[in-house]
Amino acid sequence: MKVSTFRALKVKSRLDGSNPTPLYKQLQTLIRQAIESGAFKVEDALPSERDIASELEVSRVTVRKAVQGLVRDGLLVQRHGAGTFVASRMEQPLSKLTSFTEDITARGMQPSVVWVERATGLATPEEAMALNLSPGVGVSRLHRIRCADGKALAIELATVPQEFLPDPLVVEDSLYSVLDKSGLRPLRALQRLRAELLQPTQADLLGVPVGGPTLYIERRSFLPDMRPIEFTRSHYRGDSYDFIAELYLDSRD
Ligand code: 16G
Repeated sequence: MKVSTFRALKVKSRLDGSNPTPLYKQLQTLIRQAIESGAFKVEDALPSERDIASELEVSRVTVRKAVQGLVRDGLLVQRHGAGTFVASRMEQPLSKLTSFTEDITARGMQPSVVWVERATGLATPEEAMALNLSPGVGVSRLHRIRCADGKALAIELATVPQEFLPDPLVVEDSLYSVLDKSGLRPLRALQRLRAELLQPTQADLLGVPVGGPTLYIERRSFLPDMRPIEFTRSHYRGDSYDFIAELYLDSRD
């Protein structure tokens, strides 16, 4: 990334000295937005503190404070002797019901899928329980490796009742876009997260060492009429993802 990228994004004219928010915080927000919108890409090197300061006509202290905050939040990483880079960890809000394809595209990266299996079968007791089905009802299963810019980030096993997805082969990239086209986009979901250690087959699929950390996530999604439509079990690479949740004080008490 060059200082001209800051110019293209009109960062200088968006900094407002008369705003009560300190300049370094404003700059932080603008850099954060540029990362989230994909204008600053993963592994892009930030120009030097001096170059940014002179381009934006702010002090080097302002730039340093902005950068330090983003390093603390995990959006930027500093490598000794090499500079500051856009971090490759992903931040995903836990409160938005988005698809993997949407999350990765929103970060300016290219999502892709490596299929492990796409098949129909009979619901296992666990699937039947999660999807509120009678045991033995037909389901479609999508087992795949989810990648961003070619890097494997997660292994996912999605189970959808065959009633809603009779043929799993129609899903080529995005499950949610297929469901969307049939008017079956989930409206609400429940997620359960826990830390696990990668088993040999999982580590192999993700191309990381056996026994490394993984974030296991189960998502049960529901249609507007509350019928469960999806039960997905995912293993995310522990070194690549941050799931973030925004919390509010419950004002109803
Ligand atoms: C996300 C969901 C997963 C869903 C998938 C659909 C989590 C933990 N999981 O990976 O439940 O099936 O998106 O993505 O967020 P797609 O439309 O790109 O196939």
